[in-house]
Amino acid sequence: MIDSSPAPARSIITFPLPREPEIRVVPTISVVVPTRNEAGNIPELVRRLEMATGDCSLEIIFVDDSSDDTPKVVEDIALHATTPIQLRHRPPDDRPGGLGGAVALGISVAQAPWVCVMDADLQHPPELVPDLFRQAISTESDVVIASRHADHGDMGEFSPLRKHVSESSTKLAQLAFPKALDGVTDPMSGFFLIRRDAVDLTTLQPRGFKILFEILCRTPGLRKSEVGFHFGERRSGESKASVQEGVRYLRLLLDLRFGPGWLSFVRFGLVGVSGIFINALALAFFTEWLGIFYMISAVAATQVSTLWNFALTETVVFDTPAGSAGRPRRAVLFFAMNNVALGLRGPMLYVLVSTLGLNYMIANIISLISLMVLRYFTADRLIWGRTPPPAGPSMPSGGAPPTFGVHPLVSTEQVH
Ligand SMILES: Nc1nc2c(ncn2[C@@H]2O[C@H](COP(=O)(O)OP(=O)(O)OP(=O)(O)O)[C@@H](O)[C@H]2O)c(=O)[nH]1
Ligand SMILES: [Mg+2]
Repeated sequence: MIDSSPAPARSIITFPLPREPEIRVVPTISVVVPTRNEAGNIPELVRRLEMATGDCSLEIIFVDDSSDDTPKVVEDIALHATTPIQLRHRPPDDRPGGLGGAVALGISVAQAPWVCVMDADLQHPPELVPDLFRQAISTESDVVIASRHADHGDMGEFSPLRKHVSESSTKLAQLAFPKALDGVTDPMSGFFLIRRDAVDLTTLQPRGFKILFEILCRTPGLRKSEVGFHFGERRSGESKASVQEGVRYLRLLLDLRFGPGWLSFVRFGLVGVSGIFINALALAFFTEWLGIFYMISAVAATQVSTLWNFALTETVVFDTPAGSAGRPRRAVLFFAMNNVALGLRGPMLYVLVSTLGLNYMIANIISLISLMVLRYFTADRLIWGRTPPPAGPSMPSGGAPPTFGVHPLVSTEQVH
């Protein structure tokens, strides 16, 4: 067998394929199988794949994050299999992206023009691989999804709770991305066939189980179709699905929808809410206790809450340089921004109180909230200077395959 892929990333152990055939045949389909402790499933998986795809030339790529003897089992099988088998074992301290990162790595080293991604535990029937391929050719699709929700598909023995979670995450994804997921009934599927050149790996920041969902969202213009299938039972070993994967999915969805800054925005909003409270207290103090006219009190209250907000924004909202570098400059800009905002809030406050008759405390809160988004973008872009760094996988020197990890997010424009 041949390993003609580029040199591996420094941290990835590549086992050379054991046999060297005379003629190098480019396979038609590279089957990428992410594995974590699946030793008991590998022989049956390879046997059934070989049986099912007899007349189609195949290679199988295991991208392994196991702590059991899965790599050893793969090596042994590779000695006897008629199909070329690659094993990419990732060491414990370098497994960026979890399952999704493993799949992306597998696609990046695939030699065939078509890549089929499937689980190792035989819940995805290997017998379906030729059907996916036929469907891709006959419908001229870039990606064919093996769907549990399409005609002839079902979720098998999922517990009611898991069914519910799976269906809710699918609905949420479809609501958030109606265009990208148009016609897709199962964007959460881990079983799909994709034209290798249709996916631009540099746009991905894989994270956990939902790599297909990310590919669909980040790849405009993909031609998609589906084939229904019965989701089988895990043959051996343990499930790696977890609540943590659910949380990872939600973060991925939010990142894809709102871009990288959504978490900072939420934090900024929470700090802002605490600042509104401080502002209201200060406003009441200046107006009620000191008897100052409320428009003047609002100016003084803004300085108090700005100081409060600056201290919190600096420490919990944005990444700030080590030490206090640049802090005076940021403080000046932050005060300037809030006072300019006050210039906008002032007339608003006056109109709300004297024309609409609102209580000045309520009017103050409305004016603060209405400028929150504007203040966030000014703080984010101009004061703390959080411009998104370039996207794309890191490419180690020497032409090694990319490692997929937590990269700066691409801009939302790339999500359709
Ligand atoms: N390389 C790699 N593979 C993983 C990782 N987590 C899971 N896998 C593999 O991804 C596939 C799907 O994982 P499963 O545990 O079967 O997840 P699931 O099918 O959603 O859950 P079950 O229905 O309970 O089996 C299997 O082949 C796993 O071995 C990981 O962190 N790294
Ligand atoms: Mg499984």
